[in-house]
Amino acid sequence: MTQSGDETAPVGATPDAPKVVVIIPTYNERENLPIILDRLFAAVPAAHSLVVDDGSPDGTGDVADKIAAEDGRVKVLHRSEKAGLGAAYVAGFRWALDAGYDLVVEMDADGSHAPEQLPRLLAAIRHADLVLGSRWVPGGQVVNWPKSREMLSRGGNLYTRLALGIELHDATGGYRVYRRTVLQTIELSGISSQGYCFQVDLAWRTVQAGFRVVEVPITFAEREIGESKMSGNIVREALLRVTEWGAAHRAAQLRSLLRRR
Ligand SMILES: Nc1nc2c(ncn2[C@@H]2O[C@H](COP(=O)(O)OP(=O)(O)OP(=O)(O)O)[C@@H](O)[C@H]2O)c(=O)[nH]1
Ligand SMILES: [Mg+2]
Repeated sequence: MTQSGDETAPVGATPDAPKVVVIIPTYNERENLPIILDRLFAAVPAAHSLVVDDGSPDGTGDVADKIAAEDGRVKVLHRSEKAGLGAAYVAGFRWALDAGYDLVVEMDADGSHAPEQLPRLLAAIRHADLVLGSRWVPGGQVVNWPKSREMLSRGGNLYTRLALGIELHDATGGYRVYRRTVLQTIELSGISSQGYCFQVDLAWRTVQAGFRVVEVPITFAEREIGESKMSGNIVREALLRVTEWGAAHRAAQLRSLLRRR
């Protein structure tokens, strides 16, 4: 495992401290974006941010450009049409790797992922390759979530744990910190998953590549402004793919067991 920067210094405190970029995918988040960026820079002033906007009809891309014109820490990637969270993140990861960042953060624009908790996630990456902000470990929680969403998330994570045989409690969550080595190692071009499935896909690839994954409790708050992009299709995609990966994994385990015999 390689790591650049001073392990003990807070992010950005010294010239050789790890360079951090927070990728924020947006689709119709014009009201939320300025709020989340303000909160982010109040919490971690040395961080940079990449907004990945999929041509939001509400003009989020223009709002992002205006902020970027005034604050050199903010960059914007404009994509022509809504192609899903997964594709937006893959484009953002490629950009971040090219730009030489050491640590790459995933954060929603809608305030569900509190920037104030980012320093704790960044502290944990000193001893890990991927840090998951986790709702379902002791100390983690959700605020203002309908019971139905909570059941879906808990159930989805339990199913993921059983199907893939991994120890992670919140593999569907989207508040994370990756070391650049992880994103360089896992095959980004092979990723076609979209919603929650994308998050499981990346966590699963990271575990399989032998990297160290650590969960840190977070408080996840339901969005207050704007509309959710969550859909039945996103849930179906996750269920189907996790089942396929689990079956392939078990088949591979069985084959290697039989070979050994
Ligand atoms: N660029 C891009 N961003 C997206 C897309 N779909 C969702 N997002 C963003 O991804 C983040 C998560 O999406 P949400 O709609 O909040 O999904 P969710 O958190 O599962 O749903 P809620 O809990 O209801 O908010 C938000 O910042 C969205 O604006 C997309 O197709 N393209
Ligand atoms: Mg959300």
